[in-house]
Amino acid sequence: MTPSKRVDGDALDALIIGAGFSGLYQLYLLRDRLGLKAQVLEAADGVGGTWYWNRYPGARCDSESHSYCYSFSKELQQEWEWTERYPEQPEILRYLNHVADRFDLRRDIRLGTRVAAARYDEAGNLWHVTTASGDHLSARFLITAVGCLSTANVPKIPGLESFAGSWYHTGEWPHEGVDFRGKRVGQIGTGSTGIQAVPVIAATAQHLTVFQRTANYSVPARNAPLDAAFKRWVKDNYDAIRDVTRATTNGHPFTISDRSALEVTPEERQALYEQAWEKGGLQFRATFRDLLVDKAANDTAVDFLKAKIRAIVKDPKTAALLTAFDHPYATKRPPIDTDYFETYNRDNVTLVDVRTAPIERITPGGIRTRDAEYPLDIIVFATGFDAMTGPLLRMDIRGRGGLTLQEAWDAGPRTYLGLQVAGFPNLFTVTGPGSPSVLCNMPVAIEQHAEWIADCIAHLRDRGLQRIEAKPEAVERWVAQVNEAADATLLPQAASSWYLGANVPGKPRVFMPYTGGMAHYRSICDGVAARGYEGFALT
Ligand code: N01
Repeated sequence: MTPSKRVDGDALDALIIGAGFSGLYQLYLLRDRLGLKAQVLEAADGVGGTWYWNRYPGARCDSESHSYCYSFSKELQQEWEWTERYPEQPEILRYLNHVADRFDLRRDIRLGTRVAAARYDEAGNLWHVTTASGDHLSARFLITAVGCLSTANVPKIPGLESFAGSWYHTGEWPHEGVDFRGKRVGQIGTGSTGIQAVPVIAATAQHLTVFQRTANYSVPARNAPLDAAFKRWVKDNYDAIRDVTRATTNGHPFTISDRSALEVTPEERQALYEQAWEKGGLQFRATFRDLLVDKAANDTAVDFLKAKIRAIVKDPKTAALLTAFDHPYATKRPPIDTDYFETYNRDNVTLVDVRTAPIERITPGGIRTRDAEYPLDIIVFATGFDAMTGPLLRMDIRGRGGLTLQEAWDAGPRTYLGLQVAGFPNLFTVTGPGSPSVLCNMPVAIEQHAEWIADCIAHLRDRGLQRIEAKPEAVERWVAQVNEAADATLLPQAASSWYLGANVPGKPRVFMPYTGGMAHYRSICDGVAARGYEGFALT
């Protein structure tokens, strides 16, 4: 073992892992609001997290720009100008770089520094962190701000190493981009990422072959440049917009209808779906209140979407494959798109069903399924992530008595509020499993967690306390609540969903995010804090 170098002689108050939306704000709160000595360690060579890595063609946020940003600074809100309804990756990355500069965060961010291990030293009540290059740092509090979708999942398909062309995972896209001109491209995966990438790749590739395992729903995003009147309206109404995002289930700037899909006439229902389709975006699933809890209600959305796709896609066989859904609408994260289904009408695009004829291997010349071989120059893996637990478990995190996080989560993640793990004192997990996180517009979930953590640390400091740790019985109760909340919805019915860990072979099947809604979750967390951090041991 290489002896580790101690970089800072003195322990810090807090170490934060990750410089994306979460880590930047957490640093600001701890350093600038609480006056703590805090530092961020970031594996990438720049800030931005998800938006640093995900540079694939068509990468854009599915949340609307005026809600996909921080709310903590009114000045920042007024200064920053979004250009499109849904911000594109480079624009979000510019925004996060602006935030890092505007709040002078960079001086406490160490880039190019991947955390390899973290060990809790009980006697000293310190976290000792080792980086991949062997540096060593210590801190009282360790806060993971590593994102939920930051560990690329490249399926282990035999023969990949023999492929003579180039291959890329969307979440680790080359900064210089990829030139698809004159190339035969194969894309595996039709999740939110794949659905964004297909139309853009098809626009320049010689031929694009899309390998679909599970048919996916999508609704038009209706992206467009923002006009001056809308930008003005947003700036004049930010307080009201934030009130809505904090009061709704998903943290988006729209409310979910209180109508049932089953209590209106078929004509009214059709008209309401048509309106929602024309409006576009994630708001489609808010057309009726019961789409995610009542299968019969959900079926009405499925029928509507199937009819729309069949009307767009000219080849009936392709349309049939694209509508062969195996799960209720929005029980996997619903994508939104720009001309996704329309792209299958192009002569240079082919859809291949790898559900009935699975991929058998990658050959030097392309992809071989059970039925055929597809010659390719480039393979794009839009195959998602080892979600939520992946980014945490790839670090060797050890708590009290050397207990590894891997051991503690052997049967799936177990947290209290998604914020702490029993046996891991003073470790906080921003948007950890068991919190609404990925079911919510992320900046809303992130701000709530970062603020709760900062308030908690201030509470400890003000009372001369050194340590906070989730009690095992509180974890037990919370895990039961997370399961109950999931079972009250249709979400667990999507058998191959990454919410369940089902996309990664061997991963425990546990429904990871909390489905009880962001607003309700916020009130639970506030209540816990108000009752003196109920369920936590403070010493
Ligand atoms: O990943 P996914 P994603 N053989 O896991 C297929 C967020 N996001 O990167 O469904 C063949 O959803 C897999 O098939 P199946 C958002 O939260 C946000 O698209 O498992 N196919 C599926 O089609 C989203 O949900 C935004 O049968 C294989 C696809 O690959 C999350 O990121 C934009 C396969 C993976 O879909 C993840 O989305 C994009 C195999 N061996 C994403 N392995 C914005 O808001 C996997 N697949 C900007």
